Amino acid sequence: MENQKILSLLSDLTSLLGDSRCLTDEVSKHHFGRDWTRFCEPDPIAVLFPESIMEVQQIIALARRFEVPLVPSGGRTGLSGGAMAAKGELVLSLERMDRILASDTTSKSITCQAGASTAAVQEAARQLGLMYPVDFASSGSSQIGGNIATNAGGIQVIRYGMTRNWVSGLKVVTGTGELLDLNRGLTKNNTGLDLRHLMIGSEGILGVIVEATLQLCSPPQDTGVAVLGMPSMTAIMSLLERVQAHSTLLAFEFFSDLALEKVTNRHGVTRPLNTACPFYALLEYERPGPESEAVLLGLIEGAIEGGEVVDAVFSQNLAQARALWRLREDISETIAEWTPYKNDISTSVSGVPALIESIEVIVGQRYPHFEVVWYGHIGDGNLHLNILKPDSMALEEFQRHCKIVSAELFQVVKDFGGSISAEHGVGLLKKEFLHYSRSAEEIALMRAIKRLFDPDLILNPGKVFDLQ
Ligand code: 2HG
Ligand code: ZN
Repeated sequence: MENQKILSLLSDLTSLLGDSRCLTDEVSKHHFGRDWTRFCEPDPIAVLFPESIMEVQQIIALARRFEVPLVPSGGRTGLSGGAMAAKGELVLSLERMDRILASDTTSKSITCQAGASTAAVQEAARQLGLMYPVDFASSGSSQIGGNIATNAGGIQVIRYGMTRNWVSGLKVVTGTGELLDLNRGLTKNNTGLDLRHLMIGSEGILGVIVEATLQLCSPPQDTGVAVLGMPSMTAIMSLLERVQAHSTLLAFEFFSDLALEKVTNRHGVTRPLNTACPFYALLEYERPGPESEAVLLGLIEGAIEGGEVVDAVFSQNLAQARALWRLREDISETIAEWTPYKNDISTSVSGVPALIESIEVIVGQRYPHFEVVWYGHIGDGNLHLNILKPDSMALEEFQRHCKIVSAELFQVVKDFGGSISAEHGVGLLKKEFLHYSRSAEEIALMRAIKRLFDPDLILNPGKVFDLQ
């Protein structure tokens, strides 16, 4: 865009928001112009901080008039580049719209602005004696609007499902500046197409989420955490079925020995078990009474005797439970220094062992010299496969190599009817591979829907799919 036009746009934005809410300094643009991905450099025109729905609408009106794209921005903890502003966009940060607006203990719901952090909503629910059950390591920084825009998953999906399950109302400003008030917190509402669900997971390409009503539930009475040393990933899956027959699981995660090694080295903590194992399973389970735990302990003891489990440690108190969780939750941040090539794939839970077998062949052949770190929410069929960049290799060369392997990997995922992005979304990083998970007809419909909600194509252009 030519300079004169940019100056005139910035002058209108500053009149609307004031200097302090329209930032153009390099530090702010760099900070707010990117998410946790590190594959390209941010380059926005300015970072905007609206404080009301009306201001969001006014910003959208200006963006349309000046034909400048907008990148809606939450806590920027995403891993697919969905919140990257690298092409002269305006970053529309929801950070100043972070209030909890209302709570309703009869309907078990909370209404908040989109910029409220996930942790703030969890805490507000706790104050009511209730629980907002979507949870993940980045809950302190991630925001509800971003969680909804990416249909965030996390560590308790096996028990509570994804963000989608908990959104009963949404206010969204579309690309034409119209405010949609979707579903209004209703439990039952069968009046045609549910546009709320179109917005959930839309990665900011259809509208800017400004408010949400979230359902809450009762927290489990008591829970325990265990880490089990496992001989293989397939052993983890057969254990899952047996454990689920006796216990209600809140989480069933796994990580490889290399993941554990990276975390224990970084944080100077000791390993949870004396014997190093190829993989570890982390279970969080409801503990309604001592008898239920005794059944689980008996089952694990039997599995140790049978060689299906190598060793196990059970938390004795909350501090130990937290320490065990950190072994899993700290992985992503710990390995970030190796600029990993991230894969976030899924299949049906029953399909996991066969999928893993096929992927291990590809990984063994194609990445023999790279460090490969496995972890994820194996209990719901979601595997995070991270390939670490060798220090000696240039980033471009590493990415070129991994992209070639991705095509092969995603073909296998497709053959299993799985997904190339189970929870991180498509954003910029996965868009060239979208066709491995969605048909040409589906993508054509998505493009048409995009044009309906955002005819001037100003909302997060270039994310999820290209328009031609
Ligand atoms: C997790 O499960 C997050 O820890 C991040 O989804 C996954 O870093 C990753 O690949
Ligand atoms: Zn995850």
